[in-house]
Amino acid sequence: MSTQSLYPVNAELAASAKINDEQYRRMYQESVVNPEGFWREHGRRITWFKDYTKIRKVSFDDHNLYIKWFYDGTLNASYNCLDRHLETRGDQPAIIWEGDDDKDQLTLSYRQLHEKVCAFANALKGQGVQCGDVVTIYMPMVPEAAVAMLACARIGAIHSVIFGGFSPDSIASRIVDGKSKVVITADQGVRGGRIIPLKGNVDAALEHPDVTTVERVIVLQRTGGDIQWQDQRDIWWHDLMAVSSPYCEAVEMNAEDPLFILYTSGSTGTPKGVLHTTGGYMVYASMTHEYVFDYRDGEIYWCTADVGWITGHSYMVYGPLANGATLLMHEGVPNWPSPRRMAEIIDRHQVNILYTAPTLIRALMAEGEDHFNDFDGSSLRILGSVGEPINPEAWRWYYDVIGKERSPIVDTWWQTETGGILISPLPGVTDLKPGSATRPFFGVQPALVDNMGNLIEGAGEGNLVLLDSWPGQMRSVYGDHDRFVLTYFKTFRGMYFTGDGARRDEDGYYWITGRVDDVINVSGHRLGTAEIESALVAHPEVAEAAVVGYPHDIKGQGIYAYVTLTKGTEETEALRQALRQWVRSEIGALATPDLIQWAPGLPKTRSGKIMRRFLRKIAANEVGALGDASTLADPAVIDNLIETRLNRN
Ligand code: 6R9
Repeated sequence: MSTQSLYPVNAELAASAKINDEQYRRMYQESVVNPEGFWREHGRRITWFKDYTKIRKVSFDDHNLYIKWFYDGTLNASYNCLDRHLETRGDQPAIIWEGDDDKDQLTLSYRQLHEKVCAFANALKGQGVQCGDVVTIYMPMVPEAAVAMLACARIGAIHSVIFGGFSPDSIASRIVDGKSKVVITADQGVRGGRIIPLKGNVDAALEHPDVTTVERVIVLQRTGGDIQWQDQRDIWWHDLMAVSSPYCEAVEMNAEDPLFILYTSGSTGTPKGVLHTTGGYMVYASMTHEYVFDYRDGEIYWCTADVGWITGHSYMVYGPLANGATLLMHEGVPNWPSPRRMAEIIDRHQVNILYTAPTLIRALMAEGEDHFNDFDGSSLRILGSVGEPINPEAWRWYYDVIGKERSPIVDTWWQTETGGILISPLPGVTDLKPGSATRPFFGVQPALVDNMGNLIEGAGEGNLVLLDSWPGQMRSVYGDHDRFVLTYFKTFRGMYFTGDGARRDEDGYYWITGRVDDVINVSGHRLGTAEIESALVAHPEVAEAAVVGYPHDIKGQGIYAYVTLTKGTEETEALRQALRQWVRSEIGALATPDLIQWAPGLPKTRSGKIMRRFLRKIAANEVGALGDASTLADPAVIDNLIETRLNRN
């Protein structure tokens, strides 16, 4: 394997790319010097019912914070994704779907998708859903998930999509927070040959005493498997659709009206409902999709993210559909039933652009290159990566084996909160360095600050902040604006704090080093250590718990839990398994601890604060240089934890 560290931009691609080097420099300069003028022009890339005259109104002052874009314009997101394409590309495929079982194939043209969305929007109205209502969506990866989202957008309802891997408790807390009256789900999901009891999970969530708002559950029949049914509450998707008219006017929304909420984990408390609005989000999602992936008319674009994550919102639904793209949607997992599956899908559907996550690349890499011997891959033009830092070995493997040394990799750094990609190479512009997300997109002003908030100039390392707004930025935490201000704008006054650390090299390239807060990133999924800890201590036999991330070959980070049991409880393997199962059922499979170490005591300061620094080092098996332990109330605790540590590779 080569150790090349610079991959110059492909000259042939640069010649035909949507943005070349000269344009990038000029446009980037303009976007930060004259953001009003820049966005006045680029906001018009989408269709407005009433054109905007106001471009932006922004203050990052934590005492007087506001973020507004295009705020006197009106539009509809579903109109932008569907109606405006009907004349020119009504018969073009909008979604090509492949089921978990590759015998299941389906294509929906823009016209067909439009009809389904209109019919379902009418169905929602018939169920009493009104503009501004929150609708919860808990669906498998089927076209109907996109239909449900777009139908909400069409009538001005706010969707709240919950990833299908979350447990009934997690569903319940999100429903309570959003006060949803309607939940949309499927009887069962199918992933990697396994059945996921989606309706069963919703049933269990609705039994939670705090859930009092839900009047209707709309159920898509995916498998026809056995489910419980409540006549007063549950209704089949197909029964609603059978009597729904396929004509439905798209409601005129203000640019700053909410489009969706999406819950994400932070360093404290329960997951936050990240609120995105309509105008700026649509402009930003569509513009980044077009330029970062150099998307060209007629190309097949495959994003492997689940609709339950922000990538599934911005780069599976809103961005690509606003651009009239043909997207491939796969129901299952790209390395099931064999590691060849991803290659088969690419060749079968002649995929041109692939957007996936480092954890999948590492999983395929671990299976060996032989699986790719008969992979043609000649349709591929652009590769993308998202979710966590991609290690250079995985980057090169992706570039060599999947991209056949032809396709640039766009390593895209962004967050649920940012709505779209903020730092990324552009295919026709940026020389690539494996492991670096490289340079900012138009209008994005990243900076590094030390822990005191002082700006770091030139090459250096620090906390990654953003100095000014971009149109796709989140506007609030749903129902808790103070928490929005506190989480993102108080750490460093006047700046948006990302929670990530980064290094900037002498060429001005950014290298994201990972979270600097108590958030861990497991297979590209964000989890707050506090959430897992509170799940653990809710178990009757747990007295105290501390959770940290540790390096994991495939997942990027694994979950390492230190658990102190209540007095007299025996430390058994059976209890360890029971605790893993417990966390799984409290939060979801993705939060299951990989390693649980019994900890008779946790390292604390004299004021009782857990010293996570030590716990991270022990979990990473870096016990040689633990640093100063003099502030600990009881230094002996550390020796015990080192002795019984579990990750010794
Ligand atoms: C889009 C998404 C956000 C966090 C983010 C960072 C990490 C995402 C990355 C990356 C390095 C990349 N992250 N992309 N780190 N390089 N290309 O993943 O959103 O689920 O909210 O996670 O993921 O730590 O802060 P989200």
